[in-house]
Amino acid sequence: MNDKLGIMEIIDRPSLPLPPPASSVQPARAALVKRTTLETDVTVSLNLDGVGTCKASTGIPFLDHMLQQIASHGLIDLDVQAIGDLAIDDHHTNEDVGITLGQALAKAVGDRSGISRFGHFIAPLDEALIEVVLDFSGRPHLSYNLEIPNQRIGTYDSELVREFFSAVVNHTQMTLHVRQLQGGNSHHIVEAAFKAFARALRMAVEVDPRRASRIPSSKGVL
Ligand SMILES: [Mn+2]
Repeated sequence: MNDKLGIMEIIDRPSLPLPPPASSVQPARAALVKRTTLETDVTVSLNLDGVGTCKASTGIPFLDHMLQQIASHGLIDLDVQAIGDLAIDDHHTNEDVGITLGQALAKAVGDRSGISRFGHFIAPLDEALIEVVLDFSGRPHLSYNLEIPNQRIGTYDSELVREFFSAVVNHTQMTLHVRQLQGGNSHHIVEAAFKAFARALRMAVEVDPRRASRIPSSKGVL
């Protein structure tokens, strides 16, 4: 039309060949990990491209409730079965569920090709406001500043929240920042942290169609 303005060139630009849709190049992003020690017996099965179904039976009711947050808000199909030495306390079972979940996440993302890699979310739960930022960096790092006023949430020792995230971080090999912006109620603070973690996780493992099957690092390796 108006060649002086260059409009024709833009409109008539030949279309570039499109990369194949991500779904056709990605294998199933699912994993099953079974981990047995003298203290616990944990099985985690997950599908990153799920709809958020959850079966969690760890013997620790509050931890089951938190695993349900990860599944539901992360849109991950998750099955966690654990038998642990709860007669001592919840520590070993809580940590080993975190370890096994971390191993399953690492297995499901494989060499981490095609994923968005970074994720972040700020989740409210009434007065509580928790920010989570994470990176599937291949390096474990946890920064954590939750100040949970009560020692107990139900029967759950609130010290175990940090232990759980630490185990996940070390075995997923991810960088994780969990920051409390606001909060007063212990249940709200922890649940908002898990909701924010779930949404950030979902963002990070989402397939980036522009990335195709390439590894999201300038180093070429994660
Ligand atoms: Mn709750």
